[in-house]
Formats: sequence, C-alpha cells, structure tokens
Amino acid sequence: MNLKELVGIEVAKYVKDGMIVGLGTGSTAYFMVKELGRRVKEEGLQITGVVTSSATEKQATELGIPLKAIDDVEYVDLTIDGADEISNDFQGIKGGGAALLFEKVVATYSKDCIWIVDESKMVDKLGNFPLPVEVVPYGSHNLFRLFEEKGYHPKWRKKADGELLTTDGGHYIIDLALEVIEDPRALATELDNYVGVVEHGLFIDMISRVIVGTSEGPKEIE
Ligand code: ABF
Repeated sequence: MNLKELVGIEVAKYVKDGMIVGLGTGSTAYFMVKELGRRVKEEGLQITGVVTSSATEKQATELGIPLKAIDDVEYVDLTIDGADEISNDFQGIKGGGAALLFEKVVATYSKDCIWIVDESKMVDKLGNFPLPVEVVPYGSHNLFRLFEEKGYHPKWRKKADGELLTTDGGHYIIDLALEVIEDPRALATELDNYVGVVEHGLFIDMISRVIVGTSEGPKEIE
C-alpha cells in the first residue's frame, strides 16, 4: 500500500455519523473518498452530505455518498484535503491540481480542516513548489509582466495541448517559482492586493491537523 493510500484510509476514521464533510481533490483525497464509500456501504456510516471542490463529485456519487452544494450549507463540519507543501508551522501551498479557489472556499466555511499528505510534502519553508496564483483572464498578461518585474519567475499553467488552462472558475493560473518563501503571510497579503488576482495557493492558518503518511505508518501532527 502506498503512503497516500495509507493516510487516505486512516483519515476516513475521523468522519462521524451526521457530518457534512468537505472533500478535497488529488490522489490522496481519492483514497480517502474511496474509504468513505466503503464505510458508508459496509459500516452504515450516515454522512449528511459531502461538499466537493471539484473532481471528487463524480467519485462520491459513484460511491453512493450524498452530495451537498456549498451554498446549501452554512458550514462544513470537517474538510479533508490534500496539499502540495506544508511547512512546520502548518502553512500550506495548494493548487497543483488547479482547484485552489474552490478548495479555499470550502475550507473557509469548514469548522475543522485536516490535510492529508505523504511525507514528501512536509518542508521547513514553503516555496520549492511553484505557488499557483489564480487570475482573471482580462489583464492577466500585464499581471504576468508585473510578476516578472518582481523577479517571481512566473509561468502560465498550460494544458497538454499547450493552451492556457482555464479553472472551474473560468480563470487562468500563473505559477510563481519562488524557491523559498521567507514570509508567507506577507506574500499572501501582497498577492491579495494585486487587481486581477482572484486567489492564490497560500493557505495561511487554515488547518488544525495534518496526517502524514510515513514509512512507519500514518502520523498525526497537531
Ligand atoms: C489538492 O490536492 C490540491 O490542492 C493539491 O495540489 C493536491 C495534492 O494532490 P496529491 O494528494 O495527489 O498529492 O487538494
């Protein structure tokens, strides 16, 4: 069993009867949703509903897990999601799967958030993973130029055919190859203030727990 599968199965134990659960995207979240489906089917787990941020909607439906739209609930009890990088102080970079905007919306309305990762995602400082920035297409090439002038080494997120990727929200993504982010909070504030930036992949103070798949088994870090 690979580390992502290990931690995906482990974290499904945190889901209790009656919960509204936020489901993340990515391959680690895939294993968690699969295990949730097994618990619903074999253990009679009664989930009130799941709110999905993107691709997991189809998987949840196939597994007979009831869906809820984010605007049909006031809050989500527990959101479980993957991440691309997590620093020792629990700040994270998400968006490698181009779903960061909807993921951040679901996380914002969640009472509790757990990230599930394999040990390769745990870092001292964020930044080695290129930081996704979701931008409105209108004026995005000027934004790209501003990021270049700032020395942020921007790169367009493209599809396999070389076309610019468009997110579920209808935006483009510019990835910033920053290598090291000394002050994620300050950078998050700076990016929030660029006209045309819709959202970015810095998730600051948004999680309470991380479950890491390690060679010695799943490890919860609080
Ligand atoms: C999603 O999970 C994204 O934010 C992130 O890019 C991805 C990580 O995928 P995986 O679990 O496959 O490494 O939530």
